[in-house]
Amino acid sequence: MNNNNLYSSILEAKQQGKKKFVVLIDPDNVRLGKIDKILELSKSAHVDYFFIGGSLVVNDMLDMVLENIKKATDIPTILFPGNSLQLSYKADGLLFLSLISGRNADLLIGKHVITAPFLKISPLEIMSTGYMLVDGGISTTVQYMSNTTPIPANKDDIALCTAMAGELLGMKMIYMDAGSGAMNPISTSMIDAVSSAIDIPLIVGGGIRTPEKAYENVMAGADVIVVGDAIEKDPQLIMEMAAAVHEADNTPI
Ligand code: 1GP
Repeated sequence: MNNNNLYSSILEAKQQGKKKFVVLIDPDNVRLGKIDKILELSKSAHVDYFFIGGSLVVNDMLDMVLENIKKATDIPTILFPGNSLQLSYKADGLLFLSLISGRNADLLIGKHVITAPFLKISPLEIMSTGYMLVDGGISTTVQYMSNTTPIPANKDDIALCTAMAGELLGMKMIYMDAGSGAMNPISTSMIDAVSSAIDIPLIVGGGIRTPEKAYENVMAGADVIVVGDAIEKDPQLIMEMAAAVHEADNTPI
């Protein structure tokens, strides 16, 4: 039986104007020396969640990474799977992603049909999430792997209508992503347009490299900020990024 503590905490935070900061860990890119540093810093910085996943995950590090996190911290772990093989009961929850910006039926519903029986009996908290890929200025792995066209970066209206459709279809969250390592992160104008149009939590990630950009994004209406690439390169950024996101908690928008 799945509980829904994770989603309740994200929703409650949104209702109270509190912002969440997520560190994305891609098991393919984990260097054993670095993960310990990332975990230690995440604990001191009060990181809210870890997302675990990548487009490939070609090695057998998934379970090991999850075990290491559990040993080192109480920060909840949420799978952010790039494909249906990236499942582990060692995590706390899973983003059940439907790629609503694309027109690839397999990623809209096909893979979900295959994984549903496993997820239904799993102990993971399953959170239905409308995943929207937005053009980040370079071709990203997720774009190539999903064989979909991202939403053009300047088409706020398309993003807004896509997110609305996701909400009306009953999805619990919207994740707007420019893709890992994007050259251009999602604009504040798109974040503002989308967040004003939906009532469910809005997750934003892809190419966020500075605390200033993270802060701007939450002020524009993002509820959850995800950073992976920049932190892999410089784990010390966790402290400033988390502080910037949480600073917005008490700032009137
Ligand atoms: C990617 O949104 C995440 O799916 C995070 O992106 O790795 O560029 O921070 P970065």
